[in-house]
Amino acid sequence: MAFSRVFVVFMVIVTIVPKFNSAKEFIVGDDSGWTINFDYKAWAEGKDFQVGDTLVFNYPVGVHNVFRVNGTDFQNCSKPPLSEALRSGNDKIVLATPGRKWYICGVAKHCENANQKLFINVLPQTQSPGAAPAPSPIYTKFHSSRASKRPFIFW
Ligand SMILES: *[C@@H]1O[C@H](CO)[C@@H](O)[C@H](O)[C@H]1NC(C)=O
Ligand SMILES: *[C@@H]1O[C@H](CO)[C@@H](O)[C@H](O)[C@H]1NC(C)=O
Ligand SMILES: [Cu+2]
Repeated sequence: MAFSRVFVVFMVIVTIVPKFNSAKEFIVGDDSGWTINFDYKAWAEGKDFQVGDTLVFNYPVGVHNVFRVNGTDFQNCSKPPLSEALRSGNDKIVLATPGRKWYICGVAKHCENANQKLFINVLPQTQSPGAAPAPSPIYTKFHSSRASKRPFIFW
């Protein structure tokens, strides 16, 4: 009896906790990084971008850069002034607001001719398929017991 109760609580937690994951870091293009002739549309598909997550653009310095643009400039590959470019080769962008975000490379014709452009849709932090609207009491207990580094005690 005691065991099955523990098991049920465990399963509930396993089910709930991933929905309150802390912020995730997305390496754009994974091992390919930010480059030409990569399908960033396919890369972004099915990924769950949420407010608080971070995009990381990795590329050799000078070879590419990153501009945040709007939807029109994304379509046209219109580049903002170079002073607005990110160009460290390891650019981290925290997704601070929900909504659609567009990024292009402004070097040469990488955007126009080599598809170096990324579009994502950022969801509000708590929104995920089937997520509860707010942390449940079980989560709160779980969290505080972990924070105080005590073993897992639920009741
Ligand atoms: C997109 O940004 C450009 C400037 O970079 C601006 O001229 C244009 O009006 C913007 N378009 C929209 C739809 O906001
Ligand atoms: C963007 O492309 C559209 C056609 O797709 C064109 O009408 C518009 O003038 C272009 N805007 C810029 C700023 O190049
Ligand atoms: Cu480029």
